[in-house]
Amino acid sequence: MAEAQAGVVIVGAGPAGLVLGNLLLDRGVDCVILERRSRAAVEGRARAGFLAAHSVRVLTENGLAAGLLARGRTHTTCRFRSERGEFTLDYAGLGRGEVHTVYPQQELVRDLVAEFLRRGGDLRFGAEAADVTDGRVRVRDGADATGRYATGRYVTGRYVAGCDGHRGVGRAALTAQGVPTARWDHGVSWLAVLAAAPPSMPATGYALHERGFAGHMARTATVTRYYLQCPRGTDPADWSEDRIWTELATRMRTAEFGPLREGAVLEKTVVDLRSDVLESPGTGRLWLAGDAAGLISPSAAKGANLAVLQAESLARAFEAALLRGDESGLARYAADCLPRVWRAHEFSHWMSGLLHGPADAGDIDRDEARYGRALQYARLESLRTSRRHQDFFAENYTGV
Ligand code: FAS
Repeated sequence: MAEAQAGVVIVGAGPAGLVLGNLLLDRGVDCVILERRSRAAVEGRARAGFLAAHSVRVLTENGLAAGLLARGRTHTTCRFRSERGEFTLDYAGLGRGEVHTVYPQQELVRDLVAEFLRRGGDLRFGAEAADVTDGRVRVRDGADATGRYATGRYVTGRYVAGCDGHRGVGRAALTAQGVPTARWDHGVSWLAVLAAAPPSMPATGYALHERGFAGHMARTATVTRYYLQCPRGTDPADWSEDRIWTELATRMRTAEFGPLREGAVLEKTVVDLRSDVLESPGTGRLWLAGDAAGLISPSAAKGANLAVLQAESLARAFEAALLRGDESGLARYAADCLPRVWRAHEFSHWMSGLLHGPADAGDIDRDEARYGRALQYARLESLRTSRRHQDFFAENYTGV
């Protein structure tokens, strides 16, 4: 059985795996990326769009930001709408004065793939990892059209980086070793819509409504991301274009604040809002980054940003271990990342409470629903009126 070797075997070509791979090549560390899907599929998947200042810094410092600096859009404001009116927060002037750069994840992934290959990287599309044991990754038989894995094959590394998402083999292997997971189910879901429609407001809009949350995320000049809170188990097929635009108009209160610019729905998926964190993101020869190490609800747009943060920390640790025989960086990886990961989860939880309020979390009795709704509006009101709350919001909204 053929066996390929590398310093680091990276499973998954999402933001975590690709940032890690590019940083390792730049540091002279030999690595290979195994990705189960095709290049077109990986470069076509629309997800994140909000990059925090820290992520932009890491990408810029490592020569990975040409695309986002050229085509990214700076966001400095967000708007809140409810039955009590509308207000806009200009967060560039709050907190640490940081802003967001909006650059669709699929475009970032396209840039990172191209740069990894330009740096001479070995990226194998259609190579699905079946399992990982002690630095050996078994690639599923006949995994790709080249026939390279016709009879099954192992790819071995001094280390394996599981960057294959929250249902990946990396996480499965680590939890099988008894690593506990802290988990939270927010009890709500979002219909995530991508529309071929120009933005209807300059940046981000959050609408609180008794029918549920609605969100407007400007992505590009011609594409806008919308979210509609929906019950668990919702089938996107039950949401026609008409129904989507009608519900958005209701929750965004267009009768009061003006119409939304409509367009064809390019994509609609349902995301269940769940969060979890592995209490140790790695041990021995297996280390995780990105959603594999912990899933965060998209309430505060942190997922891809945590992936960049962890990839940067892991790249430094692998470089020290492989080039200088110093494993102290790997030993410190959890301590380096977990406090920031948990801070992002804390804010994401706060944001979920602001947007949804507990009243929507299933069938609780009327008094509790009334209480929950009042808490939600108290939080919104303190955000509208308290400079300290606005600074807290801005610092956590833009930071990781
Ligand atoms: P990814 O899931 O992106 O990549 C993992 C890769 O591993 C995939 O390409 C997969 O094909 C591959 N893989 C899986 N199993 C494999 C196997 N066995 N063998 C080989 N390859 C395998 N985050 C933000 O920061 N801001 C946002 O605005 C935001 N919006 C979001 C909107 C939506 C609708 C969703 C669903 C998520 C959003 N997120 C956002 C979070 C999102 O961006 C993720 O956190 C991010 O994709 C995580 O990156 P990775 O950890 O690299 O995982």
